[in-house]
Amino acid sequence: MSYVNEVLQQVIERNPGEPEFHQAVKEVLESLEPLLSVRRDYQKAGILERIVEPERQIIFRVPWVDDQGKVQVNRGFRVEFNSAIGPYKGGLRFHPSVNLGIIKFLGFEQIFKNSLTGTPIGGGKGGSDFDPKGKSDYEVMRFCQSFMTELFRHIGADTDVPAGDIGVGAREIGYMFGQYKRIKNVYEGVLTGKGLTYGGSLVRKEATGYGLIYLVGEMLKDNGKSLEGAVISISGSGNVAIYAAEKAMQLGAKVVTMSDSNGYIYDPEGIKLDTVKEIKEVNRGRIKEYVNYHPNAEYHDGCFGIWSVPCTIALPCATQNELDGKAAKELVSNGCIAVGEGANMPSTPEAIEVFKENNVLFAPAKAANAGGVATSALEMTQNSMRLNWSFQEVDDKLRNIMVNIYKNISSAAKEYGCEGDLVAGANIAGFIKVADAMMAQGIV
Ligand code: NDP
Ligand code: 2IT
Repeated sequence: MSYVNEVLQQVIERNPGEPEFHQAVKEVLESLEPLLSVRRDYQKAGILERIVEPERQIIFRVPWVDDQGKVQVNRGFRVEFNSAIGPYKGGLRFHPSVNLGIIKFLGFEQIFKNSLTGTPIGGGKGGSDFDPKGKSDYEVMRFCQSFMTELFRHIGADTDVPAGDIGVGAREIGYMFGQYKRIKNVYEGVLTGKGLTYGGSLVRKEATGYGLIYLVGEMLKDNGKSLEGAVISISGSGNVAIYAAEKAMQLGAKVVTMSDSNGYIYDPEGIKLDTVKEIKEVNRGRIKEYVNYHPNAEYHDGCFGIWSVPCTIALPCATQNELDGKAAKELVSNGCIAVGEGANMPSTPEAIEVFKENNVLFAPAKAANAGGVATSALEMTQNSMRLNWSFQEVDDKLRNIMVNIYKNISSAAKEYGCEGDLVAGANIAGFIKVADAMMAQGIV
């Protein structure tokens, strides 16, 4: 049995009931084969066995009292996966579907994504099965305070720096930062995605979506194509989706769909983003309300149907495994030429195979959505220096980082004999830096 298959087998046996984690590990490890065949020293040092095992996993009770006076108990997680190249860094997800396997898949992906940014940050992820939907601000605040009352002892500006993800935005980060500071009596950049009045960075809110478009733009340019005049289908209507749409429109594309977990809207004239921001950011409402403002648009129940809308570029920006093999075939037959993953692992392995067979340009999540965490690293830098950069400065740095990521992953793919395969390129390029740091630091 090959080294990769041996380790994969162990991962499946030792981590039962964690299909998303198995999926993420399988994708990375299998694409490392060409590298491992020339770097035998990695096997001798047990790099794969070590990199698939989190350095530390914390699971804790999060008790809080709802507005009716009822005691609620959620489960909190922080998986500190790998600190070879810097303090653990990665978001917190609050969503009822959160469990250990989901946090581990996200934490594992984060190791290689963070490495690709070229900034000194390790990989981690956390969250809770708490559902912020329909909760009052005070309920969210009490939950966040209780969550941080345990989490604070495990994190710190030089140890582990969480940020947002699904269900965690500026409001939640604010409540958690306030509680951390109160307990520790230290004012430090322990979280990123903070508000601009207390240490946040300009562009962090926009960064994941903007970065996705910068990277997809590079990929298109390299293949003699451009965003100008493209018809784009975006899923999701959260932080990543909204700012991907904004930048795509600025660059001359037309965005025709957006969605939430109930269904999707299709506006053939192009989505009016101000309306989406009003519904989602201001009112915390549902995407179906869009048709009340724009009666020419359509609303459809259910999530997968979104990929049957004809487009030239698809940007899945909602959640894992939201685009399956059948959806990929529909996209291809409707003329889709490029896919950029804004969400983490949104395409199933079958979908990726369909894109590959049909020569669809494909930018994988750990490269395509790295702009968010890259800008978090820029926020950490500004906090350490105790100064703030302008919007333009941060945006320029973000664009440079995304251009470099594209260069590095496409040249890694070429170097290891899989030219054009950016999945392999991203996995190999992200892995090498972490593996070499682990080699240098001994068996730890
Ligand atoms: P938000 O909470 O702001 O938005 C999430 C969006 O996705 C909402 O429209 C939500 O709909 C939809 N969604 C969530 N879960 C599901 C589901 N199970 N099925 C269908 N739709 C769903 O999160 P973000 O925009 O921050 O995150 C979106 C994706 O991007 C995630 O995969 C995240 O891990 C990834 N990401 C985020 C980064 C960031 O900086 N925020 C950085 C890199 C990646 P609804 O309101 O109905 O739940
Ligand atoms: O998946 C991700 O990269 C994020 N949710 C952002 C993490 C971060 O630390 O900014």
